[in-house]
Amino acid sequence: MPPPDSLAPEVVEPLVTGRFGRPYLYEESCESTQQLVDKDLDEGAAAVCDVQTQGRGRLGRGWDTPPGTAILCSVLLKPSGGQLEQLSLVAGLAAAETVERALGLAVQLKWPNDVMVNRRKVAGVLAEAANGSVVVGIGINVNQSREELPGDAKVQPASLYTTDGVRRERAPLLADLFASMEQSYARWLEGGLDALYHNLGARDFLRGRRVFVDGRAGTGIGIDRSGRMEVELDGERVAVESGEVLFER
Ligand code: BT5
Repeated sequence: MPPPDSLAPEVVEPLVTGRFGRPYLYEESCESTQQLVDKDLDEGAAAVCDVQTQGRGRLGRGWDTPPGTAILCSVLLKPSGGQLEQLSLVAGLAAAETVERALGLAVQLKWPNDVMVNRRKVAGVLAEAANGSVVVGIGINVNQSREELPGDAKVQPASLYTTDGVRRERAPLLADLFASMEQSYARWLEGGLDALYHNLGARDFLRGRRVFVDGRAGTGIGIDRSGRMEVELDGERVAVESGEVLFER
């Protein structure tokens, strides 16, 4: 019998309803699930582990979670076209919807990739493209206690547990994430970001907030139709294509 709250294949595979999460590659420990995904596999192949020894964030940063507390997964996408940089938002939206269903609370997306609850980050997305494939990594903080979350993060971290005091089994959440990603991705393939625009706009964390871009202060206007972050800096409308938009805590 697997231990409770296991992400072993015999626990997760029966919960997988669609194409995403098949095949399901699981290791107890790995450097990063981003490296576990073999690009020759079919679209939807997913790699999951319980602990990463070199978990990766964006821009060379790290992603740290104690063993067995979080969802750490990477999914292989093979889009035939489209603006690949939008996939981080597509996956972020899917993760936000999964977290929203679990918590029953409003969840927001901080452009380009942070899933936010009560102004704290509960999940992050890292999309890496190579040769037409995109490996989308998602980390969701599930059962960490406050002390188990990073103390030095620029965006204050949270877990589902620190948000509502409920410890959760991760397998059903992971299966929900696969289904949610499959659905968002299918809509994006068909209709581009426009097809998800309403859902994105409704969760746009930076809209109307005081923000900082490259040391300049301004106001977040919103995610635009191509997935850039529009901000107003000193009366000037600027579309940020990549990188970071900081906000006032
Ligand atoms: C992200 O980067 O938010 C992307 C995180 C992606 C993680 C997944 S896990 C599965 C897959 N395999 C990987 O190796 N990665 C992906 P970024 O926006 O750069 O945020 C990183 C920053 O968040 C760090 O510099 C820390 O300050 C902070 N951080 C680290 N661990 C965190 C955590 N568990 N929760 C919240 N913040 C964290």
